[in-house]
Amino acid sequence: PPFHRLLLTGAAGGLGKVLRERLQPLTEILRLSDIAEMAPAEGPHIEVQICDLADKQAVHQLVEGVDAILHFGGVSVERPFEEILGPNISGVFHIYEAARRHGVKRVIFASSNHVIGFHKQTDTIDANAPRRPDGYYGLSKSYGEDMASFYFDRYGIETVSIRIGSSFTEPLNRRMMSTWLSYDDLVQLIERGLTTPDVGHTVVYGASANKTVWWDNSKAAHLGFEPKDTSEVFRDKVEAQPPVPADDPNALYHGGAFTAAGPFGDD
Ligand code: NAI
Ligand code: 15L
Repeated sequence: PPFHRLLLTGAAGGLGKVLRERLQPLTEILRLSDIAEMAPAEGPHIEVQICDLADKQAVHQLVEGVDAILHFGGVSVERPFEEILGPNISGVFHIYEAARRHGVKRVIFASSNHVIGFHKQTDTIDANAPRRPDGYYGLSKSYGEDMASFYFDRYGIETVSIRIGSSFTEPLNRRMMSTWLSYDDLVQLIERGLTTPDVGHTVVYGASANKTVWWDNSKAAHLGFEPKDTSEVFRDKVEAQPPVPADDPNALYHGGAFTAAGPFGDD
């Protein structure tokens, strides 16, 4: 395998469970971490370490001895700012600072389409489009991308930030016909992100070869990402759902319903 030891954060999550299986061919040892319990290691090629990303010392221990980090841990939906702060904002700082201290040179950051969620679905954007975060969650991913950019410019630690669309077994609604990213295409993107030389800080949109996509990956052409799957095979099933009104956020914005979440109250 190309790597000796890879670290995956968020390993107990939806994508983490998929990646636990799918990353093994890339690495002799896969270190899995989450704040939540995970299945125990099934052999010496798996390491399981519980860690709260908000705990700096714990993250520093976690990162010791790894060749690259796949940072998928944190709050993955819109929540009050105070719930996002520790896992996502302090968490991403701890990951990069630990990478610097331990000489890790490559990070794959699970960013999100919610960094650009307030762009209109009538507009196609590339990686240089202004960010339009659609909530505290999207803001935390935008901050993570800035952290990646800073740690490259200052310390030469390279990152591929994947602005993941909707990565599930299949698209769950009409919006996801555009944003869906199959697990196979996600794995290809991670593999390209880990092995392409000289990525600096590259931002790439994570979507499959869907019929309608709002994202132009020409700025990440050096990754050679060629999605193989398409949401088209699920069209009949998705279109059996009731139609979405034209003024519904799910029909207006890249970020869909996330653009209409909150407010969360005044306390
Ligand atoms: P998920 O919510 O299923 O998994 C996230 C994991 O992070 C959970 O297992 C959770 O326990 C862990 N976590 C939360 N707070 C933590 C903390 N303080 N310390 C350590 N671990 C903590 O989300 P999913 O769908 O697996 O997504 C994985 C990553 O990809 C997330 O960063 C998410 O923001 C990102 N992403 C996922 C998309 C998708 O379509 N699945 C779309 C865009 C981004
Ligand atoms: C995300 O960032 C979330 O983590 C995921 O649960 C989905 O909601 C996805 O975006 C999406 O936009 O569909």
